[in-house]
Amino acid sequence: MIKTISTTPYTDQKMGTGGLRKKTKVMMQPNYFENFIQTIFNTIGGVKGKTYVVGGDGRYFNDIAIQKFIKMAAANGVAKLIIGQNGYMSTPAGSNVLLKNKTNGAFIFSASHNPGGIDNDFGVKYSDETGGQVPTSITDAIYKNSQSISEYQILDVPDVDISKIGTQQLEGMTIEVIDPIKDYVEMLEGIFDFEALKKLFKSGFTMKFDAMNAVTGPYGKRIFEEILGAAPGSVINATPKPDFGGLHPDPNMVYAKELIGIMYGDNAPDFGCANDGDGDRNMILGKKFFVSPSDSLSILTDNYKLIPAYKNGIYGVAKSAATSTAVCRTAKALGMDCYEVPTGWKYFVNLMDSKRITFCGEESFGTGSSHIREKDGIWAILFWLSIIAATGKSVEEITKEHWKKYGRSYYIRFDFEGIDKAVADKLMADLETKLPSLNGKKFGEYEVSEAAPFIYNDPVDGSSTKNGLVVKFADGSRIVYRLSGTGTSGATLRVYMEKFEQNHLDEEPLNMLKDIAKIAAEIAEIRPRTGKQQPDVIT
Ligand code: G16
Repeated sequence: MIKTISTTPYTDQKMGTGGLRKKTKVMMQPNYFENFIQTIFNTIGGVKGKTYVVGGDGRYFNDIAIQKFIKMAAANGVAKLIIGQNGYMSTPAGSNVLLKNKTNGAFIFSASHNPGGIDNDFGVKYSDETGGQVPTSITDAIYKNSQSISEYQILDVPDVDISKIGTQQLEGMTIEVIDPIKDYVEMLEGIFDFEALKKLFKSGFTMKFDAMNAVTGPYGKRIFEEILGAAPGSVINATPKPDFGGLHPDPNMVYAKELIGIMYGDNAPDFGCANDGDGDRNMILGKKFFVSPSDSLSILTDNYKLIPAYKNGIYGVAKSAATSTAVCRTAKALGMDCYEVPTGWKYFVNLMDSKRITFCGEESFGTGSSHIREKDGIWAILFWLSIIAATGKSVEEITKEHWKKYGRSYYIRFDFEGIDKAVADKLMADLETKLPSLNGKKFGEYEVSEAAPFIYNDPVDGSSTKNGLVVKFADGSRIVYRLSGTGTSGATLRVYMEKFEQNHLDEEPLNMLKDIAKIAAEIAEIRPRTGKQQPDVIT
């Protein structure tokens, strides 16, 4: 039975760089989640007769949210839902199922790399038929409509059993529960040479994949251990848990503690890697060696010919403005275009759809290609394993040879977390006002060559986006400032710093960037304005 429920709007349903992200308790308020879903349905002209992919990363409230979604979809006339078994589906797997089945969109319930649990975060990622998260014009329209919602439709029925693979009906809507890993593996088999990877593990190659108790544990077990033959136990933290076992599922040097301990300890395996909560981010490590995401993108680009799906050539590449310029140097040497976009994977989608780019990536541990329209953690790992299999070289050798060939962009990101939002907004606004006065100014040996907001004019749809403030120096060094779009409390100021070196290739990034870091703090008056003497997280 369809029920129409009267509701009042919540005024804070603005989607950020990765969908709508809130504290779980905020999402659990009466009608909060329902309002948001109905607002999306209303904004896109209704969902009657449409088909959607549904899943999540298994975090707290995922199960309840999916049941609410199923009942609302049926009440609003959706023709079919394709749901991951038990409600689990990684973000890249969801994009693949969407594209493969040409559905009208996908809903993935995840706050990505943010921690989970009743006291942590929950989120909704909504993609349209492109396979990617919707553009700003749509998120703005959703936000606007969320301010005036007055009712939503939902079925008054018991919960649906989504634990078994198969098809069932719910009041005229078809529900197909699928094994979310099967299609994803098939897709990857079409890109990489799985036989070469099996040989690599047969030869005694060792790895650890940290799934951070999040959605890609079972994907990792199936792909690395069962199919490719990595030793049992190669996948750690492999069981998805509603609170990620207390882990912060952000694959970086700070939060992937167990993996870092293993890779920097005695008897480290040959290769280390991790994914985030919903499986779209990745971190790559060698023995006592970390590959920065910006370098990783550049190295994958340089080695595209080693991968069967790309060996006949790729279109250009793209990076977010905050990501280092390494990939653009590589692209130039290979005769390819290199695009620079605002932070947010959605900005890559138009470039992929118009065949301008094949690979893209971001400093925030996201790398991917046009095989889907989201970043893809396991894809990046398989790409690295393929390079190792083809060259017989270690992660460290591959990276160092790359630096020798193209020079090295030393890169570091400082995060200042939990800043009062008004303070952070004022810091950015005042800094933007100040930028023109910095042009030509000298800070020790560093001379500012250009200081301006980053403005992106999309070559496909003509839209214009301003995101972050960039200070460039005469020697090619850069500082980028922006506020995070994925936090759920206060504001996080991110400061991205880069310095290019052609000769000194083996230094500590923090050491190489210490002067730039001082300049960055001085220009933006970080200490006096935020009271923070040090960043909270350095990656
Ligand atoms: C999301 C977007 C990414 C983006 C990141 C930025 O990642 O999908 O494209 O790089 O947010 O985060 P912030 O705004 O905090 O710097 P994810 O993995 O959280 O979905």
